[in-house]
Amino acid sequence: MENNLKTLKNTAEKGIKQAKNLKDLDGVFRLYLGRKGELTGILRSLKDMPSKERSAFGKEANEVRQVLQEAFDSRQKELGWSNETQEGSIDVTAPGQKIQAGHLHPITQTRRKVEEIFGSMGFVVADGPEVEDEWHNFDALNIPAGHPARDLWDTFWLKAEINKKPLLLRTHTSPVQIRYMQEHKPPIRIIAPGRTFRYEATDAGHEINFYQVEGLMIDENISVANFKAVIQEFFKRFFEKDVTIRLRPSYFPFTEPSFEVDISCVLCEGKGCSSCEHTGWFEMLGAGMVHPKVLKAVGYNPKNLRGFAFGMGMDRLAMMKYKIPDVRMFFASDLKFLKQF
Ligand code: FA5
Repeated sequence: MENNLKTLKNTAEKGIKQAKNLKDLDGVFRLYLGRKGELTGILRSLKDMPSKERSAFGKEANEVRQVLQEAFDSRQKELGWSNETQEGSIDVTAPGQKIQAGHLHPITQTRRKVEEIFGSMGFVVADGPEVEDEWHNFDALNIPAGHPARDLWDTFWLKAEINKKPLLLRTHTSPVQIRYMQEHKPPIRIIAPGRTFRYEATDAGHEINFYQVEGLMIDENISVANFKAVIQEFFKRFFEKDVTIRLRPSYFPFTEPSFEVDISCVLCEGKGCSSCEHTGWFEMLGAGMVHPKVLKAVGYNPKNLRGFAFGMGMDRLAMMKYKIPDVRMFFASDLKFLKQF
């Protein structure tokens, strides 16, 4: 009997060693240790043995079983076995693995909200290139070369040219007004959200790469009152509460009259903080009635048409909405910051 056990152990060990893959190994396992395996049969028959022999033989048989099981386990590992490689061996009771899903950047969320609100007021979304030519960014907007207003928009000029005219990274979304009017007849009611660039020093309210949303409404009888009503309604719906705004006289070559629109600073509730330069007011947009020279530049008759235009800082909208004290935080790629939205 003991000799049988030794022979069984040797043959089984040899079989385990010689198994070339997991399938072979499984065959060897079934032969000796499986439910109908040889050693399993021997262990099962222990109960029929006289008790005198049973304890010594049983001990030995169990030792053989343990040795074979260990040899089997280690060969299994050598052959590359793992839970994952076992077809159909998914543990359905194991807790699921959370899929890491990203989410929209706060500026994108802001843009979508802006589009939704203006869309509901009948404004269509228009688009234009981020790399602009000088004519659309300046000349058509009544800012010819040498005009001092060009200094207001410190510009990234590119080495590339188109038709011998220099190209630049657009300093505002206003060129989209021109492009849209060139291709469409009035009445016009558009917004144009997009990325803009300025070569300027950064601070809590200024970035070199920021986002604006342009607005343009052209028809026969448009007045500043229409602009005020639209912008007030927009702020109310964007901030989900009444927001105090003020219009300050300003100057833009492409609008007359021109003004800047501030809202009461949401961050300090109008008391004054570093974000609003301690004034209690936060500048959100430039606006005005479209200058007749602009209407002429796109081939419209300024005698019959009037309209308002505005350019609003989208990063600044997001700052006020989410109470962010510094515009530079949006693009600092700090996940701890971004995951909050
Ligand atoms: C303009 O860019 C004009 N094109 C706006 C306009 C359009 C006036 C149509 C009249 C008619 P301004 O440079 O003021 O204007 O910028 C408009 C808004 O963009 C500002 O009120 C501010 O909210 C935002 N903005 C301007 N510069 C920066 C900057 N560096 N970083 C972040 N936001 C800025």
